[in-house]
Amino acid sequence: MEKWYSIRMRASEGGPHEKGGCHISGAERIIEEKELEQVAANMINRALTHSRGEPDFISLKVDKIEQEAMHIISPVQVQKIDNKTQSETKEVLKKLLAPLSLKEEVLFSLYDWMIEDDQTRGAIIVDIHSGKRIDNQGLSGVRVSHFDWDKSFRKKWVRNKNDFHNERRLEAVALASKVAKAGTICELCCSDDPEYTTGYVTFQHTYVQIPNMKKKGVPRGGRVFLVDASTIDLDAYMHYLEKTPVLIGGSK
Ligand code: WAQ
Ligand code: MG
Repeated sequence: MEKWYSIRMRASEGGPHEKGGCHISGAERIIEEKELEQVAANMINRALTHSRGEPDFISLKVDKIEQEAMHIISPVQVQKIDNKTQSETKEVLKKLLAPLSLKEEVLFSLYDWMIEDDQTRGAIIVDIHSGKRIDNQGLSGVRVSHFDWDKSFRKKWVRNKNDFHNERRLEAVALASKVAKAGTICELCCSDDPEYTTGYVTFQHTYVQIPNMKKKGVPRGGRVFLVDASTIDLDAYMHYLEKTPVLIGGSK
């Protein structure tokens, strides 16, 4: 029987995040014991070579996961839409998300917030009806944690998807799958990496890549999870996102 570990890295400049340091890089994996050393080294390398700057704080955490605690879920479907310039992004989002009961002014203000956010370390949770933030997590936001692909499932999954051989994208699909499974109606995401301008939205169990989510060269970005505040159990929802170990695909 395999022994699973959660491994998490976060790096910042100007001290730790909680002491006001500026976020540089973060990563999450669930791996077997024999991979721990290699993955730890890769994560430290990733922190030290990030385009957002040079960290002076790196935290690496490793926790063993009890086999019975592991949840296995399916990945979301993936799609890509055309979006030629950033000036059209809002309208593209509006059309795409028309099936949801989301007011235009709420969508647009969340979009404006997301592409300019340079403070929140995780995601914000917003009620889809009122457009108000409901998580009370301040600048730390909600960090989705304890998720990864099952390695052999991932190998098969990427086989017929030419566009999905990049680590960042695969990590985003895994995170989005856990977020969708938690009961999120819609996730909006824009990277905070200055060179990475493709973002995504996930709704109705589909991850839709959106080129030109923001302008190139901007070191800001964020994530928004839209939920129905009248039906969701917020504590259970956040607990699942932060703590429940989830593998995408595969079997126990
Ligand atoms: N949990 C919650 N929020 C997070 C997490 C997390 N584990 N990691 C990052 N965030 C928030 C945080 O506010 C960041 O500023 C923001 O999301 C963006 O994070 O298919 O790279 O890691 O090509 O920069 C999308 C890929 C990549 C699209 C997204 O996000 C595609 C990306 P980043
Ligand atoms: Mg980033």
